[in-house]
Amino acid sequence: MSDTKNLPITRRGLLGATAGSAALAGAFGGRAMLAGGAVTAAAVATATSARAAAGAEVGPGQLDEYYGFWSSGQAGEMRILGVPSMRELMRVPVFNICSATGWGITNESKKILTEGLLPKTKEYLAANGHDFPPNGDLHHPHMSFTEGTYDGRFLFMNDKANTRVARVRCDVMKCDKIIEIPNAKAIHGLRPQKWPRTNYVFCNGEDEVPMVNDGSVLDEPEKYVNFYTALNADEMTVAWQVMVTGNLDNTDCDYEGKYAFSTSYNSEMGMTLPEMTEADSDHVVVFNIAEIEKGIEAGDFIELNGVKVLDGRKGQNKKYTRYIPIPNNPHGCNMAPDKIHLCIAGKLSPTVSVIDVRKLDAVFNEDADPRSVVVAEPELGLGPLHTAFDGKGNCYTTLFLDSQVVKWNIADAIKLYNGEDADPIRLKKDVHYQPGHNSTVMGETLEATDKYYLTMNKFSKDRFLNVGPLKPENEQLFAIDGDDMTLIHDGPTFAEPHDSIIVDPSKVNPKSVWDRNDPMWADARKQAEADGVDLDDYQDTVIRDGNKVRVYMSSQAPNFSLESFTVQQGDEVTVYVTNLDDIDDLTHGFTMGNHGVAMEVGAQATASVTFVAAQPGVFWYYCQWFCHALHMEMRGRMFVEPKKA
Ligand code: CUK
Ligand code: CUA
Ligand code: CA
Repeated sequence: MSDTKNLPITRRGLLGATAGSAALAGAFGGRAMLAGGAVTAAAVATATSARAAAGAEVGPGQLDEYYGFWSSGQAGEMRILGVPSMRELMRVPVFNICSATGWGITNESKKILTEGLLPKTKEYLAANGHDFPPNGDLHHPHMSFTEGTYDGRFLFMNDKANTRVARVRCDVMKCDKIIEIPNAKAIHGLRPQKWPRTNYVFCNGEDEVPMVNDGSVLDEPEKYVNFYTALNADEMTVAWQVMVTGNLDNTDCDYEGKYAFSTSYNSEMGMTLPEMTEADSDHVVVFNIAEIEKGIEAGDFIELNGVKVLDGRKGQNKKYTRYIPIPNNPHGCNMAPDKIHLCIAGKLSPTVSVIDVRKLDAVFNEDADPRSVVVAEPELGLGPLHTAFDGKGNCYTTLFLDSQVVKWNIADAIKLYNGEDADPIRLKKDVHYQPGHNSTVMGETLEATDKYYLTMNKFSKDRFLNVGPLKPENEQLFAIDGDDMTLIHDGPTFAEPHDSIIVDPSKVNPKSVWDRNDPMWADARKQAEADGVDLDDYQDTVIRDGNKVRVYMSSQAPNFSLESFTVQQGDEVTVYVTNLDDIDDLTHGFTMGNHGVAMEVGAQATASVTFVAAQPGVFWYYCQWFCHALHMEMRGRMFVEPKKA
């Protein structure tokens, strides 16, 4: 309740104190910390019993209530967690290279990683010895929607580092498409359209660049522009782009399919920190989807690198965009499940600006004052970054600087804004430390719940055993209990999950075994047909085609169908492995010794890898997924004959 809103002793006060801290620790729930930073046994016991009391215990062998889909930031992969246990269930490589699954090594994954790159990018990657970017910065994973809720088809995610967007198929939990976005730079905020379904994926370009970035314009920021991108989600192609004023940070869209929104922390178009924080206010750009579609239809666009680009810059007075002034340097952009309220987190301002999206029509059609859409702006604490929803009219906003989460009520915030006597703040909880994103179960859908609250903290500081100068981030899960909430999990995580969604398992239904006709290995199937090899049957065929050699083998635990094959020094060798086992959880692998070659071959899957057999000699290959009591014996030899003089 509101009496908890100003805790008498702050977390920082406690950290700053050296004596007497232990005595005060009890006031901080599960976080009983001694002056030296050690967590007491009592605190551990408290968290454990809190978990039991909250009915959130997941015993050995028990399944979690919910799926969590996690980003991993600089690690470039997507992660799947179980909620509430917070057990990491799977890692799905996307923008990274994965030593276990061979993502970035197999032909199938390399195709996905390269086919969507712009020709120019391929050129400068090649100059640096890469076929595709070896890194990625994945911030925002979001599932496809049908009528305002998840439909379990795809997950979409951004790569800020290399301006890419990827799609993961939820039926197999593998990435199937990656595209680089032309014109824009540094895709950051990303959201799928919620209504009527995800036809578009909205993507923000964070960094401003010259419209034609070919070196003819360099340090002339006044000539820079920024691009908002809508992808065709089914095709994974760019549908259109809108040129805007100011950079773009986070994005979201409404539940009617009418508007999309982006926060801009740099309306100044500044290049340095002082320049970017100079103005008193920045803005939210509102995109009018129907008008944009009409503009395309009417031919009101320029074509830039094959993309239809509309001009939605400030002062154009076209119906594509409107700019709503927001206190300086906003960040999070979250649409509430009441279908009405959009919450813009202030970051440098201690406020969240609440926009009533029903009022946007008047701004577009009658030129109403853009600020007239703001219906509340509660002061919540220092450093508001992101907001999650409980489906009951309440919001949870992370306070980065205060290291707290604040729970507040939208209706009361509106009353307060209208001069009525109301206190929107319901609760403040310390989190450890400096939270960024947060999530509730199904929180960004019409089925938002008040079950669990997750906070993704940027610093762990003293929470765990010291592992050196690079510390893990820390994630905390709370069970929501009316107007209170109880910490039930506190655990480290590797660099650096930004965002996550928590999804009801009724929405997701992955296969246990691959479909033999999966498009993932369509190229391999085509090649096999041309070579007269039946990929669905036992295979032990070696085809020579000039200096290219294609080796087809199947695997059935604990055997490869080929115990050896022979090639010549300098041959380009492609090995196709088909796993004919069709049992749940029977994955084989193929690792070729000393060639940097490894890949996962799931039940009923085909995977292939190409390498040059540059050195003569005997090279062992082996199954790299423990599949059988005789797994160690599942191996074979490649004989490389010396080049004939
Ligand atoms: S951003 Cu990371 S904490 Cu990339 Cu969603 Cu706000
Ligand atoms: Cu097959 Cu291990
Ligand atoms: Ca600014």
